[in-house]
Amino acid sequence: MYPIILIPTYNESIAIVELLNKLSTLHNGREFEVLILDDNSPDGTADIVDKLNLTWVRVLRRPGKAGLGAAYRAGFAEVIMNPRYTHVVTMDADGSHRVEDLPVMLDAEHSSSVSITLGSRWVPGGSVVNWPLSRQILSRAGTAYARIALRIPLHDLTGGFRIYSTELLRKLNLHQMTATGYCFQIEIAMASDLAGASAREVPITFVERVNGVSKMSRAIVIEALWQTTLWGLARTLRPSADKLHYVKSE
Ligand SMILES: Nc1nc2c(ncn2[C@@H]2O[C@H](COP(=O)(O)OP(=O)(O)O)[C@@H](O)[C@H]2O)c(=O)[nH]1
Ligand SMILES: [Mg+2]
Repeated sequence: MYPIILIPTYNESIAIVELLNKLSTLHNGREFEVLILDDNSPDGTADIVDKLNLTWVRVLRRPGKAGLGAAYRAGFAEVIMNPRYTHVVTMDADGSHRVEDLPVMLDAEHSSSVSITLGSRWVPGGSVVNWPLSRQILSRAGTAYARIALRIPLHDLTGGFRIYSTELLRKLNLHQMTATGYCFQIEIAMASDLAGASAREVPITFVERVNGVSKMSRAIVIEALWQTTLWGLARTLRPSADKLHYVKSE
């Protein structure tokens, strides 16, 4: 029994090879598998990964670019019923989430087997390297807004470096989640909170990518703002309906 790491990719042919090289070193001392969630990247990311021929890495090939939220939902559905996996790790392909930070996150203690560990840039010890000021402000403001609107006492709600216990993911109505873009991170953090998950934040160093380009867009920011406002209203006006929506009944 061991974790599986899900890595969403869209045109990450150079970065993913570097990341898998670093994960190979970690794999010498720890057992885990990797599932790449590729949206038919035109640069051939999926084929490049397959050619590496690593026994512990496979690719979920999706038909086309459908957003980060959709890729994660498909990835979770693929792995959570497999009894081999104790935890599901999510990390970006572009090197922004450092393999060095992963062991500390994997070893975080939890009071319950229904748990979420968040890699956080915005707690003491956390940091960002080479990230433009505009992105830092967007990330901090996005987290602050979600924290207040949804009343979730965590400090990095938009980051994608996380570990969910499989037991937590099995409790969630993943098909009820609607966020397509990066605000999926906020939606699943909220659902985890509603499911009563034990949450831990581990400080991470987020390093701006050196290969490839960001897929962040204005549409993604607008979706996040709009969705967070709607979720905030729903939590205030219909708190119990909200739990029924996101968490399976026992
Ligand atoms: N499968 C899939 N992956 C995506 C999509 N959009 C972004 N990604 C991946 O999600 C991760 C984070 O995206 P990135 O562009 O680095 O966002 P940024 O770090 O916020 O600028 C990267 O590994 C991307 O390749 C998408 O629509 N589908
Ligand atoms: Mg990135």
